[in-house]
Amino acid sequence: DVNRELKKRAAAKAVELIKPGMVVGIGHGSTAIEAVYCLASLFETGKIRDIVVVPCSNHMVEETRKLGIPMSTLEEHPVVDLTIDGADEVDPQLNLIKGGGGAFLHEKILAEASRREIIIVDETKLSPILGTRWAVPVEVISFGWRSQAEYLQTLGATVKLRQDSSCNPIKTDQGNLILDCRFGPIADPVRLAGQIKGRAGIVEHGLFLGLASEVIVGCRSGVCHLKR
Ligand code: DER
Repeated sequence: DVNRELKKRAAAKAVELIKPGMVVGIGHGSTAIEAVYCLASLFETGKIRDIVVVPCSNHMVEETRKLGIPMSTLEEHPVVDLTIDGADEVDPQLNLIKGGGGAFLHEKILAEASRREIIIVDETKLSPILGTRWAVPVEVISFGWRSQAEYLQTLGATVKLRQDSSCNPIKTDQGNLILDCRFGPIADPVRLAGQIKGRAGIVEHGLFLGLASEVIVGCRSGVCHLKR
């Protein structure tokens, strides 16, 4: 479909930034996986070698293992040269909402451990103000999660516990719960991020502020490379 084509376009451009000897972080989601497919074919044809990939989620570890790309972990490589990841919403300052795939705690840890954080998106993710399009996911421990939901509502959100198709709560790789918080357009994301993180029991949120070094956008007209 058109969207997949735009994701592949952005992914191929991002993979061009990978140089031999690099430790490459890989985020989670349907766009990040396109970068893994692209990397795998370059690896097979010998166009790229001497790299090792650090996936951020159990799911992406499995996908990367299937494709036979050398893998490692943050424990072995606490500093990563370049990470490629997706996003759900991107504003003009390259601030992001991430977490549609539920792996944003690990993704943010990986992003903060990376020298360069390359975000790849199709053009549908661009937004004038964060929150216009997506709810902000918040990871909470299960103890007292309803108290967190009440608190997040006082911050102005409509809060929904993320469930699977049979209405069981989704558990993250860490075994925590996710509350999707729809704030609408967020005038001051930095202030909101501080309010969310200031609460015991709230582990992390999907506002990635000042973390993306660059955003590569697959558009119908081609590819745009946005830099901070
Ligand atoms: O969960 C995540 O943070 C993903 O990166 C998500 O934000 C983007 O997923 P997509 O590439 O499948 O749209």
